[in-house]
Amino acid sequence: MFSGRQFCRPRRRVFYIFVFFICNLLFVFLCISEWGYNDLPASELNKSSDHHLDYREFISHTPERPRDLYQYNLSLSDSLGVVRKLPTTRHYRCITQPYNLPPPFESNLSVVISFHNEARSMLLRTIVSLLIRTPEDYLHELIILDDGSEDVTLLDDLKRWMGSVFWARDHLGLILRRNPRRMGLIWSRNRGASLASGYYVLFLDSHCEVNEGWLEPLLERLALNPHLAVSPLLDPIDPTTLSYRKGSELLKGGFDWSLHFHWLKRQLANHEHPEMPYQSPVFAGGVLMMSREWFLKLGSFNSFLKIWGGESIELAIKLWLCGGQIEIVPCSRIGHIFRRRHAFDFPPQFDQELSSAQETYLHNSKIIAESWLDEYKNMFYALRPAARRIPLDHTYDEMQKLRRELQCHPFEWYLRHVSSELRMHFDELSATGTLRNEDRCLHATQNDTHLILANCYRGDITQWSMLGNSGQLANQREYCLGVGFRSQIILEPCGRNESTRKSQRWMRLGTQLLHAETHMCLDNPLKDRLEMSTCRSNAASQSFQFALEMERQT
Ligand code: UD2
Ligand code: MN
Repeated sequence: MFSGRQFCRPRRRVFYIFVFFICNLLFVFLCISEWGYNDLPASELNKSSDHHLDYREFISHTPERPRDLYQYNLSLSDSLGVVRKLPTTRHYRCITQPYNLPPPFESNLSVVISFHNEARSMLLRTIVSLLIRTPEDYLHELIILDDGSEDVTLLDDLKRWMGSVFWARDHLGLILRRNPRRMGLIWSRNRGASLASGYYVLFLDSHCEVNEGWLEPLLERLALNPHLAVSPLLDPIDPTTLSYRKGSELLKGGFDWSLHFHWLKRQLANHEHPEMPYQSPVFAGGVLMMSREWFLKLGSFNSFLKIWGGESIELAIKLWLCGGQIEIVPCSRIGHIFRRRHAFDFPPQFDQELSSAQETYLHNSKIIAESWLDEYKNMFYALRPAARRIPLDHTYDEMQKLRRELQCHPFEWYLRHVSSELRMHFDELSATGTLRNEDRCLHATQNDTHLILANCYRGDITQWSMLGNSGQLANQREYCLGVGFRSQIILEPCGRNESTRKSQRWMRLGTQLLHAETHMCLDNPLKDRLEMSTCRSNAASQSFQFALEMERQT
């Protein structure tokens, strides 16, 4: 008779042979995929020739600049080489699923990259990752616009370098232009699109790395609907370590009533997989792709917007309102360096209460509000009162004409059908904006530790939101006004449960703010110090006006 041990031995041996075999297979597979990677045109990339520039030489021409000019790690970028292997961040099902692609002659692509003061190695990695990871048949042309960068020989050098490496790509159009004077990203992208001749146009920042298989999932979606515009899912690249991470599929793009971009969380519907394309109120930032004809028909990016900011929000609003749709497609991945600060200057400001970057953004937002928000622009002005003081040098006739021609919906439609988040915020508000007592406004200091009465016109003056249901009075960082021990007025994180909410509940009594729990009123008896006191009707020191009070029908 066999003992149990003896009986198991031959089985174990088979098991070891099996494991050995699998390991070998794995090893061979890894070798092949590495070899495949090196076998891409990348193997050509560092070749030099006598009259062309080699990669090292190309980046060595980077002019001396302050270390923080680019707002990312320049020496690391220079040392990474012209292309690197990126982690696979898309879902595994994206790799195995077949894509239904239209033929290249009716769906080829023009890529527009505008840059201002981008490091040579970074720009090159953007371009090369695109060239080697895009099916050749579909890539019609590359349009690169140097928006008045200080490195004046960059474009010429780039042309020489590209000539040496991509000379065999005779189908690829290459358009290189330089604005002698900086015109801004929005003007430059429009110029790029007007030069383009591909069926689709993609706008790309100049510090991106496109990942494997990025184009096919976008093409498949666009082929289904000529009025669709898509964003890939952006994977964040860390500006210090340049490490490439996975972006989340559970975020979509949105904006608030100040017209600032925000990521919004989304819920998966029943049976919805995270890698499926999903609709979004605005693009995932400024990296977007759509039919060139449709883009031009929509009037391109609004050409009145200056330099930087707001153009993709404007395009998103007009797209939705005028018969289009926006989707984010998680199977398509593009890495982008999210810098912590701007890497460039803005034109000098007129309003000393604002920084030049704030003023440019506010200028652009004002145009969006005036062009598209209809009566809801009052929400924007309530939250951004400084926008009223910004002069605009044009009228909105053009935009109204476009709205009529394309039979665009009113903004109300966007609230109803596209951005329930924006509508909810509107619906739950009973008042919003600055909170004024005589000529001073209630202001929370930057770290939310102090409440003061400050000049209403300062650029960062606190905007308050009074919520109809809970009676909470919150600032934009979600700190709420409450009353604590000995009737002290405090700022604390807005409470989510009933008991914390109770001490943060306020009611409107004419223009007075009555604290529900203590039955006392907010008061400013000494002109510069807030306190709680017995309510006195008609007391000027207890009269607080919001920039915008909603009139709700009850
Ligand atoms: C976000 C968007 C960007 C654009 C911008 C608002 C992403 C990934 N990026 O920018 O696409 O929508 O918001 O306008 O969502 N540039 C010029 N000329 C200038 C200034 C900038 O060509 O005067 C270039 C710059 O080199 C870069 C691109 O424009 O390639 C976008 O600028 P950014 O990267 O500083 O802005 P970012 O990523 O905050
Ligand atoms: Mn960027």
